[in-house]
Amino acid sequence: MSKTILITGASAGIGKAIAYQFAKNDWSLILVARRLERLKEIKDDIGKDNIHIESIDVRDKKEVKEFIQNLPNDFKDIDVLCNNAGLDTVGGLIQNSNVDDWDTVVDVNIKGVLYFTGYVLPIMVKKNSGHIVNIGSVGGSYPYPRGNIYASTKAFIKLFTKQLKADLFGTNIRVTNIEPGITKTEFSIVRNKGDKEEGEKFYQGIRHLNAEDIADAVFWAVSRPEHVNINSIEIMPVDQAWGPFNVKRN
Ligand code: NDP
Ligand code: 8X3
Repeated sequence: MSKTILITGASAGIGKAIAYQFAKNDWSLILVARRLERLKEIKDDIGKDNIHIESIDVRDKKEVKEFIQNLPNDFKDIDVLCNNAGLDTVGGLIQNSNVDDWDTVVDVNIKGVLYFTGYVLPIMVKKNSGHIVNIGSVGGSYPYPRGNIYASTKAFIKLFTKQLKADLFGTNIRVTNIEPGITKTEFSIVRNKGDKEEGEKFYQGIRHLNAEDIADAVFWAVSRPEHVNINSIEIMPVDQAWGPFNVKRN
């Protein structure tokens, strides 16, 4: 019987690439995101029966709980949970931003991950196996201007992943945090409040990562032998690095 992966935020970008990568390797897929039409297109394009899709807002605890607890029999036995759904709607300097956007970013990037983890973990604990793969960010390790709330949520995810490992010690459940740098997806369009032209400018003139590069890393981490836990993978394009400290001089 094929193994099953649940991917949040599977309607676009990295989550969509992870779906194709695992489908190619004959896994059963549970794909969730808000845009059901997009998920239908992906399911039709992959063209296999072992794909279950559902429109879920990861911020809705009740919706997440009921979804996990009422999965069809063929999809109940989740082997891998990939907490991928995430966004940045702040996009600018914190002093110019809107506190409502802070809520959105915290609710999706932190609470969404907690809800899925919380309701999927009992399934994994019961069978004493499973793998939780979180999609963090290089922003979780290094501060950069305009990273503010978004990067801080990814710092939470970085530590939360390790905290999971600390508590799950003694079980066979594995945990991994994948930490990408600039990857061409719809992320920058969302960060620019839906302005496609502005969003795409961010990726121009650099050899950015592609969603498939991150999907490869996820699949690699998951397909290591069972005694191997990949704690984290940090991936940047060659064309991205750190800058000097900003120093204000009089
Ligand atoms: P995209 O914008 O292309 O995809 C984001 C996905 O998250 C979409 O499928 C979207 O689906 C889903 N999503 C957003 N909000 C919700 C919600 N409330 N409920 C359910 N699903 C939601 O961006 P990426 O593919 O780049 O982002 C994927 C992950 O990668 C994120 O966690 C991001 O932080 C991380 N990342 C991205 C980097 C990059 O440079 N692109 C770098 C480092 C990390 P829908 O709108 O249909 O709900
Ligand atoms: C986003 C990382 O480098 O594009 O998670 O700001 S970066």
